[in-house]
Amino acid sequence: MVERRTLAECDPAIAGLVRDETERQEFGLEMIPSENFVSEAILEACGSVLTNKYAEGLPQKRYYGGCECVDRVEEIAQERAMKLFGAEFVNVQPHSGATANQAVFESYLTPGDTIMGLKLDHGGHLTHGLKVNFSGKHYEVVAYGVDENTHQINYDEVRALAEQHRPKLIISGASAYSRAIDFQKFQEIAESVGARHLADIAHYAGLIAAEEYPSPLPFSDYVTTTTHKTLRGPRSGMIMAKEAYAKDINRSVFPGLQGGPHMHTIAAKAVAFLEAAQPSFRDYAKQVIENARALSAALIEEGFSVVSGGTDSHVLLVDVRPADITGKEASEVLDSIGITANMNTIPYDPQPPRVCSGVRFGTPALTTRGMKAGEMKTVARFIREAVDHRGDQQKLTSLQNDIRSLSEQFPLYRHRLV
Ligand code: DSN
Repeated sequence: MVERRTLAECDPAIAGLVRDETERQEFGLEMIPSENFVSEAILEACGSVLTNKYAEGLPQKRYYGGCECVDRVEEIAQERAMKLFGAEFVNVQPHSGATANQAVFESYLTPGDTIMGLKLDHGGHLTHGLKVNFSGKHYEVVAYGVDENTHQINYDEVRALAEQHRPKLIISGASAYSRAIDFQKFQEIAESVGARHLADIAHYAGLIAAEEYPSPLPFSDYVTTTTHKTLRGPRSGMIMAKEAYAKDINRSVFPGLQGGPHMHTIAAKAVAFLEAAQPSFRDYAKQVIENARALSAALIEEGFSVVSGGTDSHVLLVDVRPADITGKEASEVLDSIGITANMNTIPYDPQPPRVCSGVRFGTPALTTRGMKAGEMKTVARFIREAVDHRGDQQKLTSLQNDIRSLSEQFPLYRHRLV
């Protein structure tokens, strides 16, 4: 018989940790730009009995019986994703953004082929060609950077590198790049050298769905994304592509890389696509960007320097050197008072990656709680005060209390704590 006790009755250790994490999320300020808070409906889908089902293959073409319900779930997820982004084709099975990128690589490239991507320490991603990642181990990597003065992508440099090295794949997209990316230009450069273009929109997907950030669809060869950042869905990934590449992508995901798809997560992705198609989500995305701009302006007013001078998205990269502190020290002191962010290299960083001169902040999670520009000003002040009083425990405790009071005004999952 199936175990019917609650999690708390059955496993108090894990239940206690889930409760502690709920409390941490509820009473702190989540400012990691790749994190967000999903709806109760998405949590319900993630925790549903769909986790029990094997469904290797694609809808109506499975290797297991009993797939009639999950077939419809996956079809609905596909239909909603294609409509939301204007895609010709989608595969909603990748378990993560990294897997989605790997599946694209394997569908088209041969080990030893040349790829181009943004350098990790200029805002790129591990899977865009880092030496210790599959993308850097199996492929020749030509990395482009951002301009030393503007800290923005220099498309002339991208074009020159592409002409010189003739890559097979050019990757656009980033993890710590706040400005609008000209995806059309990337596609044009790729086509001009006979390469294909992969736009990795993991960070920007929700803003793109809301038409608040440039879209690489429908003209890009491949578009990959995670679903849990600005898109505010469950932790997962997906691939969109031109219809001509559909068969190769499908085979690359399964049986190439993955076995059974996680049907409970696919159901939750379907719910997220439905939520992102609502007018209220457009308002949300607009507010995310307004808040990021307000935070950026307020941090500059507090004496910090913001890489590239501002932001066009949900993320900003702050150079903390004017406060005489490293990125590592700044993120640690912020963590100690309940502001969660991450240290990050800034372009041309004089510090090594484990120390860094920057901190990366984002507004998707705070905006989900209902915070607006006024709160961003308050948060910028907390950040400055924490950094300035990093040795003063009394002041840090008082800031921690202020942060708890602010978060209490914007309830999240509090009902789950009682
Ligand atoms: N780790 C993600 C981020 O924080 O941006 C990227 O995969």
